Amino acid sequence: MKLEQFNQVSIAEAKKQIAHCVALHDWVTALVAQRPFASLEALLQCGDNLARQWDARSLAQALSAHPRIGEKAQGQAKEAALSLGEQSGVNVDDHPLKQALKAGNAAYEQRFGQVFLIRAKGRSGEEILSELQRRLANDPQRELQEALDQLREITLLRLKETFQ
Ligand code: 2AL
Repeated sequence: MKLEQFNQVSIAEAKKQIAHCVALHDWVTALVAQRPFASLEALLQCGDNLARQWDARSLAQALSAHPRIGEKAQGQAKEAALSLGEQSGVNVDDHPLKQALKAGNAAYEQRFGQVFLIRAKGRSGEEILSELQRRLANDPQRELQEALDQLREITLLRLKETFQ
């Protein structure tokens, strides 16, 4: 979609155009309410500012739309396709890597009580595994911050790609 179109369509249509970026209605609604945007940079900046207000509840809610690293996405077709593309670094025929990610995901969920989230796009499977192992040693407060930062990165990447 073009930014000029996004600026002009109805509220409902504008929300539909960016709903796949993150499963947080408040963020989608607030961003649409800030239209019109003079440039893509202004839109991304606004999306980033709004995402910096997220907290533990936002993360829990948004995670419902993110499959585990190495697992196929359920749910909305568009989000499932996006996740698959983002996780191309782990869609490789590497059994030991997949086993290690599976074990790491389980250890992470045991420790932090939710799915491990990372901006997978641009990262190899090995990088993701090493980040997973590093973050397992975080204290819960630090880890919440890192996971929120990753959610913001994924969301902003999706937003940028929507208008390119
Ligand atoms: C994902 C996903 O679906 N896309 C991405 O970058 N990371 N999932 C995850 N558990 O980190």
